[in-house]
Amino acid sequence: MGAEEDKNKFATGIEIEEDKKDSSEEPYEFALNGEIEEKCPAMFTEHRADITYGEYTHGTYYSETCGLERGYSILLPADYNEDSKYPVLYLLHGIFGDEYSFSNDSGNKIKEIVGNMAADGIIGETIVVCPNMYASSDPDQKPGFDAESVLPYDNFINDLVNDLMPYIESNYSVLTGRENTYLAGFSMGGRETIFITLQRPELFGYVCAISAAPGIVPTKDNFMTHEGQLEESEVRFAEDAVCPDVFIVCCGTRDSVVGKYPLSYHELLEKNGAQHIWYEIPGADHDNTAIQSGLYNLFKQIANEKGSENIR
Ligand code: FER
Repeated sequence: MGAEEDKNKFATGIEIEEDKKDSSEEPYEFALNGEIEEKCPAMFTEHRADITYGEYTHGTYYSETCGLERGYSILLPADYNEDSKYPVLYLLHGIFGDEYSFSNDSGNKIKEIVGNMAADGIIGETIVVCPNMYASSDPDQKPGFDAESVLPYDNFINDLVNDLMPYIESNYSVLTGRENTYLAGFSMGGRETIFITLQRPELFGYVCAISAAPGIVPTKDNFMTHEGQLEESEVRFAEDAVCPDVFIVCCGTRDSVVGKYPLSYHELLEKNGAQHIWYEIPGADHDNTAIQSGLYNLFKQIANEKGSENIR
């Protein structure tokens, strides 16, 4: 495996064989309730012949934050039309990734999960926006495992809130407000998801941080020393904050990249009284099984909180 290929693994997850399906499973039936399910059921990851799934397209917006034109991928529902308005999920990739990380990896089954859950009437048709999370004003700057190279990821909060979200809201037919604005991310994207949520909880009603990378608080792992975006005592919502209705933090039990860091975030959030849901995905590594589980449970929680009357 070449170095480039090696790096790509970080962005969207290590590839795994389709070998983890349990053939001894009872027939599965979906029930809408508030319970977390460890794995995304196969009925939502499968490609169904009778469904037309949305396709990713690519666009650009001008980022005042970076002083640059920047790219995003967007997954619109197959029947997207301007007469309807749709909720939006902002989905953040891992380190070394870009706006193509999710759209180029058909193994994550994001199109299928969103399309199947909408087709089954569990969630409303939903737009997924995949930004480029490396918010640098230097087009030649490259990510890496050192303090300076990581800074643009921490700057993404500004690009997202001040540039990308306003752009999406004025150029697509979207529902706005926290109830209709979701945030999720994997690994480095999971770390920024937690950071952004703690900083701007009023903007996102439903949040899921999957396999979040270290560095929110000071630490040293196998890759680098992290100065920390926050002090441990700051890993909380402000006293008077409007908090997300759902804030999931999850990780595979066999994550070979971020290990116990997600668990440590859970423990910090709990210690500091920040309401969230924590769960582990049995057997999952730093991989698409974890991504699928997190996104599935996020949508299930959204469905459970909103109720079917909200589905057009
Ligand atoms: C680190 C360990 C993991 C880190 C980032 C990651 C910036 C991210 C991994 C990924 O996005 O897959 O120490 O520091």
